[in-house]
Amino acid sequence: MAYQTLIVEIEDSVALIRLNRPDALNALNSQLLGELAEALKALDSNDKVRCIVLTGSDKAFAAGADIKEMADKSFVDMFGSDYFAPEGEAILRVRKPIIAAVSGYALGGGCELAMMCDFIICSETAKFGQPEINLGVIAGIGGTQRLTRFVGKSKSMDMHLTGRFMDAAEAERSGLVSRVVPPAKLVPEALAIAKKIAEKSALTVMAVKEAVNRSYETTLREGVLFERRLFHALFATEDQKEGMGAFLEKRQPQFRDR
Ligand code: CO8
Repeated sequence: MAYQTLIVEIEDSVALIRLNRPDALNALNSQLLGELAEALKALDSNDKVRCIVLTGSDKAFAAGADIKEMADKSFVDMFGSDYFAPEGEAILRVRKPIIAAVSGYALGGGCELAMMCDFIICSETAKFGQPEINLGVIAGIGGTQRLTRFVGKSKSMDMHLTGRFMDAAEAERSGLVSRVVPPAKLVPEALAIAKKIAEKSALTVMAVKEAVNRSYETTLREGVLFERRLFHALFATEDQKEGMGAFLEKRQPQFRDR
Protein backbone atom coordinates (compact mmCIF):
# COMPACT_ATOMS: atom_id res chain seq x y z
CA MET A 1 0.00 0.00 0.00
CA ALA A 2 1.47 3.38 -1.00
CA TYR A 3 1.04 6.35 1.31
CA GLN A 4 1.79 10.01 0.64
CA THR A 5 2.57 11.04 4.20
CA LEU A 6 4.11 7.84 5.56
CA ILE A 7 6.93 5.48 4.66
CA VAL A 8 6.24 1.92 5.79
CA GLU A 9 8.84 -0.85 5.73
CA ILE A 10 8.64 -4.39 7.06
CA GLU A 11 11.70 -6.44 7.97
CA ASP A 12 12.25 -9.37 10.33
CA SER A 13 8.69 -9.29 11.72
CA VAL A 14 8.95 -5.58 12.58
CA ALA A 15 7.17 -2.74 10.80
CA LEU A 16 8.77 0.69 10.74
CA ILE A 17 6.43 3.62 10.05
CA ARG A 18 8.05 6.97 9.36
CA LEU A 19 5.88 10.08 9.43
CA ASN A 20 6.83 11.90 6.26
CA ARG A 21 5.75 15.53 5.90
CA PRO A 22 9.23 17.08 6.14
CA ASP A 23 8.13 20.55 4.97
CA ALA A 24 5.72 20.84 7.91
CA LEU A 25 7.83 19.07 10.56
CA ASN A 26 5.42 16.14 10.29
CA ALA A 27 2.46 18.23 11.44
CA LEU A 28 -0.53 15.94 11.79
CA ASN A 29 -3.21 16.75 9.24
CA SER A 30 -6.28 14.73 8.27
CA GLN A 31 -4.45 12.96 5.46
CA LEU A 32 -1.53 11.88 7.64
CA LEU A 33 -3.69 10.70 10.52
CA GLY A 34 -6.07 8.94 8.12
CA GLU A 35 -3.16 7.14 6.47
CA LEU A 36 -1.64 6.30 9.84
CA ALA A 37 -4.89 4.77 11.08
CA GLU A 38 -5.17 2.77 7.85
CA ALA A 39 -1.54 1.62 7.95
CA LEU A 40 -1.77 0.53 11.59
CA LYS A 41 -4.95 -1.41 10.93
CA ALA A 42 -3.30 -3.19 7.99
CA LEU A 43 -0.14 -3.99 9.98
CA ASP A 44 -2.18 -5.24 12.92
CA SER A 45 -3.75 -7.88 10.70
CA ASN A 46 -0.56 -8.70 8.78
CA ASP A 47 0.85 -12.06 9.96
CA LYS A 48 4.37 -10.99 8.96
CA VAL A 49 4.35 -8.21 11.57
CA ARG A 50 4.74 -8.76 15.31
CA CYS A 51 5.78 -5.32 16.55
CA ILE A 52 5.58 -1.77 15.17
CA VAL A 53 7.95 1.20 15.48
CA LEU A 54 6.61 4.70 14.80
CA THR A 55 9.13 7.44 14.14
CA GLY A 56 9.55 10.81 12.45
CA SER A 57 12.63 12.64 11.21
CA ASP A 58 15.77 13.76 13.05
CA LYS A 59 14.25 17.23 13.46
CA ALA A 60 10.69 16.28 14.38
CA PHE A 61 8.68 13.31 15.44
CA ALA A 62 5.70 15.63 14.86
CA ALA A 63 5.36 19.34 15.65
CA GLY A 64 1.69 18.99 16.52
CA ALA A 65 -1.63 19.01 14.77
CA ASP A 66 -1.51 20.97 11.52
CA ILE A 67 -2.22 24.57 12.51
CA LYS A 68 -2.80 25.59 8.87
CA GLU A 69 -5.53 22.97 8.55
CA MET A 70 -7.20 23.92 11.84
CA ALA A 71 -6.88 27.71 11.90
CA ASP A 72 -10.16 28.56 10.12
CA LYS A 73 -12.29 25.75 11.45
CA SER A 74 -15.41 26.50 13.49
CA PHE A 75 -16.81 24.75 16.51
CA VAL A 76 -19.35 23.10 14.19
CA ASP A 77 -16.54 21.79 11.96
CA MET A 78 -14.58 20.41 14.90
CA PHE A 79 -17.42 19.00 16.97
CA GLY A 80 -19.39 17.86 13.94
CA SER A 81 -16.52 15.79 12.56
CA ASP A 82 -15.27 14.77 16.04
CA TYR A 83 -11.91 16.01 14.76
CA PHE A 84 -9.30 13.25 14.91
CA ALA A 85 -11.29 11.10 17.34
CA PRO A 86 -11.81 8.19 14.88
CA GLU A 87 -8.11 8.20 13.97
CA GLY A 88 -7.14 8.27 17.65
CA GLU A 89 -9.48 5.38 18.40
CA ALA A 90 -7.98 3.41 15.50
CA ILE A 91 -4.49 3.81 16.97
CA LEU A 92 -5.66 2.63 20.39
CA ARG A 93 -7.36 -0.45 18.89
CA VAL A 94 -4.06 -1.88 17.60
CA ARG A 95 -3.28 -5.08 19.54
CA LYS A 96 0.37 -5.37 18.55
CA PRO A 97 2.89 -3.27 20.49
CA ILE A 98 3.78 0.13 19.07
CA ILE A 99 7.05 1.78 20.12
CA ALA A 100 7.36 5.53 19.54
CA ALA A 101 10.92 6.51 18.58
CA VAL A 102 11.16 10.27 19.05
CA SER A 103 13.88 12.59 17.80
CA GLY A 104 13.48 16.36 17.81
CA TYR A 105 10.10 17.95 18.38
CA ALA A 106 7.14 15.99 19.77
CA LEU A 107 4.75 18.85 20.41
CA GLY A 108 1.02 19.12 20.94
CA GLY A 109 -0.64 16.33 18.95
CA GLY A 110 2.87 14.94 18.29
CA CYS A 111 3.48 14.44 22.02
CA GLU A 112 -0.03 13.03 22.34
CA LEU A 113 0.56 10.61 19.47
CA ALA A 114 3.79 9.39 21.08
CA MET A 115 1.93 8.87 24.36
CA MET A 116 -0.74 6.80 22.56
CA CYS A 117 1.97 4.32 21.63
CA ASP A 118 2.87 1.60 24.13
CA PHE A 119 6.13 3.18 25.18
CA ILE A 120 8.47 5.90 24.05
CA ILE A 121 12.19 5.85 23.50
CA CYS A 122 13.84 9.08 22.42
CA SER A 123 17.10 10.56 21.25
CA GLU A 124 19.10 13.15 23.16
CA THR A 125 17.63 15.83 20.85
CA ALA A 126 14.00 15.14 21.77
CA LYS A 127 11.79 18.00 22.92
CA PHE A 128 8.36 17.22 24.28
CA GLY A 129 5.71 19.84 24.85
CA GLN A 130 2.04 20.71 24.97
CA PRO A 131 2.23 24.29 23.67
CA GLU A 132 -1.44 24.53 22.63
CA ILE A 133 -1.98 27.25 25.23
CA ASN A 134 0.04 29.61 23.01
CA LEU A 135 -2.53 29.05 20.25
CA GLY A 136 -5.55 29.71 22.46
CA VAL A 137 -6.54 26.05 22.72
CA ILE A 138 -5.69 23.02 24.84
CA ALA A 139 -4.53 19.49 24.01
CA GLY A 140 -7.22 17.62 22.10
CA ILE A 141 -6.22 14.01 21.70
CA GLY A 142 -5.45 12.94 25.25
CA GLY A 143 -2.57 15.20 26.34
CA THR A 144 -4.06 16.58 29.55
CA GLN A 145 -4.97 13.05 30.66
CA ARG A 146 -2.01 10.99 29.48
CA LEU A 147 0.81 13.42 30.30
CA THR A 148 -0.62 13.74 33.81
CA ARG A 149 -0.56 9.98 34.25
CA PHE A 150 3.00 9.78 32.88
CA VAL A 151 4.65 12.63 34.79
CA GLY A 152 2.22 13.60 37.58
CA LYS A 153 -0.04 16.59 38.06
CA SER A 154 2.56 19.21 38.92
CA LYS A 155 4.77 18.72 35.88
CA SER A 156 1.79 18.19 33.59
CA MET A 157 0.18 21.45 34.74
CA ASP A 158 3.51 23.23 34.29
CA MET A 159 3.84 21.88 30.72
CA HIS A 160 0.25 22.62 29.69
CA LEU A 161 0.02 26.03 31.38
CA THR A 162 3.38 27.44 30.28
CA GLY A 163 3.74 25.58 26.98
CA ARG A 164 7.41 24.96 27.77
CA PHE A 165 9.37 22.10 26.25
CA MET A 166 10.84 19.15 28.18
CA ASP A 167 14.20 17.82 27.04
CA ALA A 168 15.20 14.16 26.85
CA ALA A 169 16.89 14.05 30.25
CA GLU A 170 13.83 15.51 31.98
CA ALA A 171 11.54 13.20 30.00
CA GLU A 172 13.49 10.17 31.17
CA ARG A 173 13.73 11.45 34.75
CA SER A 174 9.99 11.99 34.93
CA GLY A 175 8.95 8.69 33.36
CA LEU A 176 7.69 9.96 30.01
CA VAL A 177 10.24 7.90 28.08
CA SER A 178 11.78 4.53 28.86
CA ARG A 179 15.23 5.08 27.31
CA VAL A 180 17.34 7.89 25.82
CA VAL A 181 19.89 7.11 23.10
CA PRO A 182 22.18 9.11 20.79
CA PRO A 183 20.34 10.40 17.68
CA ALA A 184 22.07 8.04 15.23
CA LYS A 185 21.11 5.04 17.36
CA LEU A 186 17.44 5.90 17.80
CA VAL A 187 15.87 3.88 14.99
CA PRO A 188 18.35 0.96 15.18
CA GLU A 189 17.74 0.74 18.94
CA ALA A 190 13.94 0.91 18.51
CA LEU A 191 14.11 -1.82 15.84
CA ALA A 192 16.33 -3.98 18.06
CA ILE A 193 13.86 -3.63 20.94
CA ALA A 194 10.98 -4.44 18.58
CA LYS A 195 12.81 -7.54 17.31
CA LYS A 196 13.27 -8.74 20.90
CA ILE A 197 9.53 -8.33 21.51
CA ALA A 198 8.81 -10.08 18.19
CA GLU A 199 10.57 -13.20 19.52
CA LYS A 200 8.06 -13.57 22.37
CA SER A 201 4.74 -15.33 22.15
CA ALA A 202 2.28 -12.99 20.40
CA LEU A 203 -0.42 -14.15 22.82
CA THR A 204 1.62 -13.18 25.86
CA VAL A 205 2.61 -9.87 24.28
CA MET A 206 -1.06 -9.00 23.67
CA ALA A 207 -1.88 -9.99 27.25
CA VAL A 208 0.85 -7.68 28.60
CA LYS A 209 -0.40 -4.81 26.45
CA GLU A 210 -4.00 -5.28 27.55
CA ALA A 211 -3.10 -5.63 31.22
CA VAL A 212 -0.76 -2.63 31.41
CA ASN A 213 -3.19 -0.44 29.47
CA ARG A 214 -5.97 -1.53 31.80
CA SER A 215 -4.09 0.19 34.62
CA TYR A 216 -5.05 3.50 32.98
CA GLU A 217 -8.70 2.64 32.68
CA THR A 218 -9.73 1.16 35.99
CA THR A 219 -9.20 0.91 39.75
CA LEU A 220 -6.17 -0.91 41.18
CA ARG A 221 -8.34 -3.74 42.50
CA GLU A 222 -10.10 -4.28 39.16
CA GLY A 223 -6.80 -4.02 37.28
CA VAL A 224 -5.12 -6.60 39.48
CA LEU A 225 -8.12 -8.93 39.02
CA PHE A 226 -7.96 -8.42 35.22
CA GLU A 227 -4.24 -9.24 35.29
CA ARG A 228 -4.79 -12.34 37.43
CA ARG A 229 -7.48 -13.68 35.08
CA LEU A 230 -5.19 -13.17 32.07
CA PHE A 231 -2.33 -14.83 33.98
CA HIS A 232 -4.55 -17.83 34.73
CA ALA A 233 -5.82 -17.93 31.13
CA LEU A 234 -2.29 -18.12 29.72
CA PHE A 235 -1.98 -21.57 31.34
CA ALA A 236 -4.35 -22.75 28.61
CA THR A 237 -1.74 -21.93 25.94
CA GLU A 238 0.96 -24.13 24.45
CA ASP A 239 3.35 -21.19 24.72
CA GLN A 240 3.16 -21.28 28.53
CA LYS A 241 4.13 -24.98 28.48
CA GLU A 242 6.90 -24.20 25.99
CA GLY A 243 8.22 -21.18 27.92
CA MET A 244 8.35 -22.91 31.30
CA GLY A 245 9.49 -26.23 29.79
CA ALA A 246 12.34 -24.50 27.95
CA PHE A 247 13.49 -22.84 31.17
CA LEU A 248 13.57 -26.17 32.99
CA GLU A 249 15.38 -27.85 30.08
CA LYS A 250 17.87 -24.95 29.92
CA ARG A 251 17.12 -24.09 26.27
CA GLN A 252 15.63 -21.18 24.33
CA PRO A 253 11.82 -21.34 23.96
CA GLN A 254 10.24 -21.75 20.52
CA PHE A 255 6.94 -19.95 20.75
CA ARG A 256 4.20 -20.76 18.23
CA ASP A 257 1.52 -18.28 19.27
CA ARG A 258 -0.77 -21.04 20.46
N1 CO8 B 1 1.29 22.91 11.93
C1 CO8 B 1 1.52 23.32 10.66
N2 CO8 B 1 2.75 23.64 10.21
C2 CO8 B 1 3.78 23.56 11.07
C3 CO8 B 1 3.60 23.15 12.40
C4 CO8 B 1 2.27 22.79 12.83
N3 CO8 B 1 2.00 22.34 14.07
N4 CO8 B 1 4.79 23.18 13.03
C5 CO8 B 1 5.70 23.60 12.10
N5 CO8 B 1 5.08 23.83 10.93
C6 CO8 B 1 5.68 24.30 9.67
C7 CO8 B 1 6.00 25.78 9.74
O1 CO8 B 1 4.85 26.55 9.48
C8 CO8 B 1 7.06 25.89 8.68
O2 CO8 B 1 6.42 25.89 7.42
P1 CO8 B 1 6.80 27.04 6.33
O3 CO8 B 1 8.23 26.76 6.01
O4 CO8 B 1 5.87 26.76 5.21
O5 CO8 B 1 6.62 28.34 7.01
C9 CO8 B 1 7.82 24.56 8.80
O6 CO8 B 1 6.93 23.67 9.49
C10 CO8 B 1 9.09 24.67 9.62
O7 CO8 B 1 8.75 25.23 10.86
P2 CO8 B 1 9.53 26.47 11.50
O8 CO8 B 1 10.05 27.37 10.42
O9 CO8 B 1 8.62 27.11 12.52
O10 CO8 B 1 10.74 25.72 12.19
P3 CO8 B 1 11.56 26.17 13.47
O11 CO8 B 1 12.72 25.24 13.56
O12 CO8 B 1 11.85 27.65 13.42
O13 CO8 B 1 10.59 25.95 14.73
C11 CO8 B 1 9.00 24.69 16.04
C12 CO8 B 1 10.19 24.63 15.08
C13 CO8 B 1 9.46 25.28 17.40
C14 CO8 B 1 8.53 23.26 16.25
C15 CO8 B 1 7.87 25.57 15.45
O14 CO8 B 1 7.62 25.14 14.11
C16 CO8 B 1 6.58 25.51 16.20
O15 CO8 B 1 6.45 26.14 17.24
N6 CO8 B 1 5.59 24.78 15.66
C17 CO8 B 1 4.25 24.70 16.24
C18 CO8 B 1 4.24 23.83 17.48
C19 CO8 B 1 2.85 23.81 18.08
O16 CO8 B 1 2.32 24.80 18.49
N7 CO8 B 1 2.24 22.60 18.13
C20 CO8 B 1 0.90 22.41 18.65
C21 CO8 B 1 -0.10 22.47 17.55
S1 CO8 B 1 -1.78 22.40 18.14
C22 CO8 B 1 -2.01 20.79 18.50
O17 CO8 B 1 -1.18 19.96 18.31
C23 CO8 B 1 -3.37 20.43 19.07
C24 CO8 B 1 -3.53 18.96 19.22
C25 CO8 B 1 -4.97 18.63 19.43
C26 CO8 B 1 -5.51 17.43 18.76
C27 CO8 B 1 -4.88 17.08 17.49
C28 CO8 B 1 -4.87 15.67 17.15
C29 CO8 B 1 -3.67 15.17 16.39
